[in-house]
Amino acid sequence: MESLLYPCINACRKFVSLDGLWKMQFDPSSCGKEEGWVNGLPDPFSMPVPGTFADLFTEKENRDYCGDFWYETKFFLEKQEGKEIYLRFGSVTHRAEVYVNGQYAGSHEGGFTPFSLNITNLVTQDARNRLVVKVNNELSETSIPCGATGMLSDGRKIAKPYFDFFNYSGIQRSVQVTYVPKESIQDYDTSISLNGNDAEIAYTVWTNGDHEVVAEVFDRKGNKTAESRGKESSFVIENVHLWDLDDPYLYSIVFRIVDGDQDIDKYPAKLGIRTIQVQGKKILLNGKEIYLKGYGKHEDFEVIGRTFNYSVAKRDYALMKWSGANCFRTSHYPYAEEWYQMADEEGFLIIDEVPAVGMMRSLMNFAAAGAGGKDTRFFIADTIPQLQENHKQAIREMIQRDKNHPSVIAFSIFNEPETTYQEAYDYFKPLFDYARSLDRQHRPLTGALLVNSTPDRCHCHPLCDFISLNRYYGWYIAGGPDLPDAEKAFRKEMDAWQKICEDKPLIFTEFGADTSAFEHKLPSVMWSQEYQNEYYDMNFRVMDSYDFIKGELVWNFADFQTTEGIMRVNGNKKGIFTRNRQPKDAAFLLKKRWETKS
Ligand code: CKU
Repeated sequence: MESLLYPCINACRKFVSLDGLWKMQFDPSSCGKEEGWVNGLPDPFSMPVPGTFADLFTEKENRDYCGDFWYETKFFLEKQEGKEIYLRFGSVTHRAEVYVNGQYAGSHEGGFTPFSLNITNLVTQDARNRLVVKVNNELSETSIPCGATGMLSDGRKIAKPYFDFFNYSGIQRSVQVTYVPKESIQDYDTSISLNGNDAEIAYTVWTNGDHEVVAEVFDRKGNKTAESRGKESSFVIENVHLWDLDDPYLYSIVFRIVDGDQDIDKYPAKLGIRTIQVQGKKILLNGKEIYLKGYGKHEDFEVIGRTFNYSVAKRDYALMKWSGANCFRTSHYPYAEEWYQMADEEGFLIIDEVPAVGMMRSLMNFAAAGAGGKDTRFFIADTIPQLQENHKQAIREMIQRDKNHPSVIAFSIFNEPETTYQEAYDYFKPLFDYARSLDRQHRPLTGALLVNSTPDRCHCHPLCDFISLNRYYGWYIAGGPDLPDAEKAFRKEMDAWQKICEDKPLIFTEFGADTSAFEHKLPSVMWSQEYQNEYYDMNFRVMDSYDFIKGELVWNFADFQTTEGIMRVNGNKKGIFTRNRQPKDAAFLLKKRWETKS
């Protein structure tokens, strides 16, 4: 098993950050390997790591670069007796091939999950080592997310995403060299059951050796609360302090591999004790019903693109909490790990989504699909088995990485695929089964359903523990003066879902209207702030009439960058906040609603 554990420093483990200014070079003709770039880049420029390269350039062809590109850095490696040495990448978008001192170290497909490569035999200790990474950001119908790669008449490749966000790429998350004992902890998981005031926590620890494992739990004051021995065992915490939205209490748990009284390895983590269940029409957190309020988001900000930044994330949590929200969906890919650590600390809920977006023929096909008539089938091509393999890997890596966060309450297995044919069910059924087999906490699974996935036509909603709808009544359907008709059509659809949802909750994972922060108009017009408010008023009026609706995540938290096109004005403007995180008028409407809505 490849360990995806977040790096830490203690008496047994160590890591050294490689973040900083690296070298980079584009390789439009893919000649780098033949020309020996693995031993050093011939004509590089400098580039921050972690970093999205696109918005750092002033030249358009550089911003929109698509194809192979290479990074290089050198690092001094301190000698460490008896340790295995790994290189850990938080993510490389969308695929990477890694070389250390000119030798191949490994590769990874998928741009939003970490990978770790054992480089012990490739490095020279007490010396400088060269790290070269070949990256590729092309999209295809087997990549997750899906898209195509076009070719301009001058021979340049161009990304053609089947999705509505900019194809930001590069080494977008942190890179570390990690030192881990030869016999080490690879991973762990837990399951939680509550019994009155007590909690029983069962755990499994995976190691690559035979020595005994000890687990110890400490409360926030540092007092030992529980202890157990064994790789698979359990312990009881009496009078447990639960993790909850208004009181996100975290215990510490420390796993140790021991040899007598010697620690062979030691891995500390946070432990938030909570349960999450779907019961009938209800979503229960710690046995109490919750209503999800919040946002679909993006990792997206001026200049830094998709690079993780603590200050931006802190501001986002501050704004989300200010507005009375309690939840967001990591649309449309797993975010940097620090987002989840912060949600654990802040008391926020996350629907964690795999990058399965664009499983339709083209970006704006959802509009065409809504109008009916177009054959939207996707899951029939001979590329599907490979896509499904990559999708499976992305699910495995997301769940392996995120399963121990109390903030993660559900996994989303898709965003708006074509679902109106049996082939879609045949494609997704094994993926849902697989996801269920991986998550010991049995979190609910869901997937966001497109406008043409209506109750009578959608084959995939039966796979979901709660149904998630992306709906745009009053925007893509019957906008502006037609808003009263949008309301009627919306109610008609919801009446049909009501029959299906006798025993299943439904939430909205998207609804929203593009709005210019500079546009005011009375009476309203589409794109004005007044219209965004009227749109939400109408949508909330409908949602409040149905008792099976258990959540509303608006689209989108903030304006975000997309590919250029006639549907977008320098990006998608459905934000409740502007791209630099200031409120539009609708932010105050949401705040008023969410501060009292439960
Ligand atoms: C959003 C049916 C709606 C699809 N949804 C996907 C999301 O990524 C887009 O940004 C629509 C939109 O159009 O604003």
